[in-house]
Amino acid sequence: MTQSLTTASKFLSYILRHKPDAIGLTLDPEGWANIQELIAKADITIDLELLHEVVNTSDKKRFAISNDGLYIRANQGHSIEVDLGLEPVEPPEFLYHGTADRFLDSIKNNGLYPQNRQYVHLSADTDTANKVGQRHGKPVILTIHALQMHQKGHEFFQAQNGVWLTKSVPTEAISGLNPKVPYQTRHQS
Ligand code: HQG
Repeated sequence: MTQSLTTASKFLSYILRHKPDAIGLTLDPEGWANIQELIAKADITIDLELLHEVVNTSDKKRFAISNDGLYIRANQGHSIEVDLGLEPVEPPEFLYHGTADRFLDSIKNNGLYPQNRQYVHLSADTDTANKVGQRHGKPVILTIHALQMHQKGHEFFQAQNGVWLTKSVPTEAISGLNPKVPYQTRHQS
C-alpha cells in the first residue's frame, strides 16, 4: 500500500469507527457517513477516487459503500455505538482470538471483553489471529469454543468482511490460556 493509501485508510478507520466528531461529522445510527460531507470536512487530502481506492484495496475489507454510492461505513471495529444491523448466526465449533501474552493473566481472571470496542473480535483462522495479536506484543492465539458458547445462549455475529463478533467470552470457553512451558525449560533443574 502506498503511503497516501495507508494514511487515508487510517484516517477513515479513526473517523468511521471512533471519532467522527473530530472533523464535525455525524454518522447515522447504522454508522454510515455521507461521502461528500466526509471529503469536504476531512483534515487530510482525500478525494472520491482515493476513497474508493482505499475501500477496494483494503486487505481486510474494512469499509463498505452503500448501494447508491453516497455513504461509507466501517464494517467492524467501532468504539462508538452503531447498529450494524447484523443478525445472530451460528458460529463454527472453534473461532480464534489473537492477543498478547501480557494480557493473559487478566483474561484468565475475567474472560475476554471488548475493551474500547463494541465487540470482542474473533477470526475463523489462526493466521489472522496471529497478526491481530502481533499488534499488541508477543502474540498468543486463543481458541474459543464458539459453538458451545452459542449453545449456551451467547450471540455471535459475522461482519460484512467475515470478522466474527461477540459481546464477551467467559474464561471457561477459552483454550490456550496456559501456553505450554517449552520442553527445554521444563527439564531444567
Ligand atoms: C485484550 C483490527 C486484558 C484483547 C484487528 C486485545 C481486529 C483483554 C485488546 C480488530 C481482556 C483489545 C480488533 C481482558 C480482551 N484483560 N486484556 N479481560 N479482554 N483483552 O485492538 O481484537 O486492522 O480493541 O485480547 O484486525 O486486538 O484495525 O481488539 O488484545 O479485527 O482493521 O484487549 O482491529 O482490525 O484490543 O482488534 P483491540 P483486537 P484493523
